[in-house]
Amino acid sequence: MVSINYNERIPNNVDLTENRRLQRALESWLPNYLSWWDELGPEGTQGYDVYLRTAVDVNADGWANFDYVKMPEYRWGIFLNEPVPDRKIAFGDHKGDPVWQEVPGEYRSTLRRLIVTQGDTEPASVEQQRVLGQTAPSLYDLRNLFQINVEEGRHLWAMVYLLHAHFGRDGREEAEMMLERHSGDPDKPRILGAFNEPTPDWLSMFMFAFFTDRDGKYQLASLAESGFDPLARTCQFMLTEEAHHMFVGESGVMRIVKRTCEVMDELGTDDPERIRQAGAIDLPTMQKWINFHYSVSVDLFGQELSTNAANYYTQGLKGRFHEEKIDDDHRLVDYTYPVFMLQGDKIVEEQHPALTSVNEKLRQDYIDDCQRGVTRWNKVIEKHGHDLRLRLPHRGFHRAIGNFAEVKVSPDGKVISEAEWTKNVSDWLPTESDKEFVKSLMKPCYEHGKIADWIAPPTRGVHGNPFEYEYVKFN
Ligand code: BYC
Repeated sequence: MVSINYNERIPNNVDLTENRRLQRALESWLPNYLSWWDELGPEGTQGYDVYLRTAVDVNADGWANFDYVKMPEYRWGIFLNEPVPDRKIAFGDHKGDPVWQEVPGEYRSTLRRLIVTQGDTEPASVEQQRVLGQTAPSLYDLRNLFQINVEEGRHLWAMVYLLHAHFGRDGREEAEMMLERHSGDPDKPRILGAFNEPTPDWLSMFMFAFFTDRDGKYQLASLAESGFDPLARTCQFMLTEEAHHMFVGESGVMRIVKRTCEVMDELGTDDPERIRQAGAIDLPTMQKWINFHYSVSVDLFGQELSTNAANYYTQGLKGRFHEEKIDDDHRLVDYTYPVFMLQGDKIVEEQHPALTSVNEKLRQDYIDDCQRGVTRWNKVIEKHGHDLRLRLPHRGFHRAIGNFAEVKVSPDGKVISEAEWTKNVSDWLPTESDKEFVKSLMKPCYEHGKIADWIAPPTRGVHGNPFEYEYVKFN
């Protein structure tokens, strides 16, 4: 058997060569990972040469190397940001103590659970996007999809590294399980709801990258505050890659909005039927996609009042977004936070202990960030002189987790009856016929410099190359 030099296969800054035990663990996991990629990664793409960014180091020179790569040969590396000397825990009961380089025994199972939940989302998203390579609107978009896919794969490696390096046999078992649960599998689904939803078309893809990857940003940023330093440092590095995924989402939706506005201008109408007949996606349809992807992503922040979240915080395992920039005592014992609660058939804001409201605070940060993106999309519509505005539905709309899971809430935030919901839901969420329509537009457009009719080209290409560049070679 030809032996593989795993140190070369796995670029890393964790001294893999010095740690034989860890190296062996990763050696035995890698072939399983590659079979998973083959079976559930981007379909039918094994031979493609893709112009990809690969991280070979964490410094400015190393983390963005561009070259043509066949995806199964992508060098999935293990990178942690450099340690901050004398870093101290910034919050909770251990505030001011030195950060932990090893897992504290009493927090072992909690930390493992957090790492597993985070890790599980990464391969899930690759599975969800598996078939999109067959219908990309341009080579540029196809390349961006694959970039996201390989980086989500690397993010799985990041979590699997932590499990292997710090959680012994349990960690190895959890690493195997990451490849056994599958998105949408009725018997072994992925852990969190949004990661079991299909991403069947490119409108969904861009919405997912905008809304669901943005949950990733906020969750990773909270874990980047962790007192468990290896987790903090790995999440800090993941965030640098995550930024591109959100760019793909925001600019993707923006380009669809732009194209739709151009078509509305050309036709002199905003009649959705006529826009559709002209092969573009009308704004009310986009609104339904926003309503869906936003609401399933808002669920990812967990219950509004959560003792789990309070414990993660008190124990110094998971902080708040930009913890150290917040002006309070970072223990939160005497603080309150406004939380939206259900009182009969009314939604009211109540003050609750800040500790149990940590999920809700993170959700609020996320909502504010989403709103900024939606405002930028609306600027395009405004510039074209059209009246319609896209908007985020109320946070209680279409929820499956938390205070609003048991009731029906309209996009404008009214608690409504089942009958009223049933009467209106087809105006609020994508219907089968909406999905069929969007699907009908999904035709691959792989000629250099060409783009599908329903989306505008990007303003710039990748890494200084023009939009016309041959980002993917099919061989
Ligand atoms: N679906 O006390 P609660 C990303 C469960 S995305 C299903 O609120 P907690 C990415 C919960 O497990 C970022 N179940 O829970 C994006 C708990 O179960 P038990 C992923 C859910 O722990 C795009 C029960 O309900 N990272 O990186 O405070 C592409 C009670 O709830 C859900 C993380 O999520 C749900 N949505 O909050 C690629 C960070 N929500 O104990 C990648 C790690 C809650 O009753 N995870 N439950 O059995 C966490 O911090 C927390 O687990 C959560 C949940 C914030 C998700």
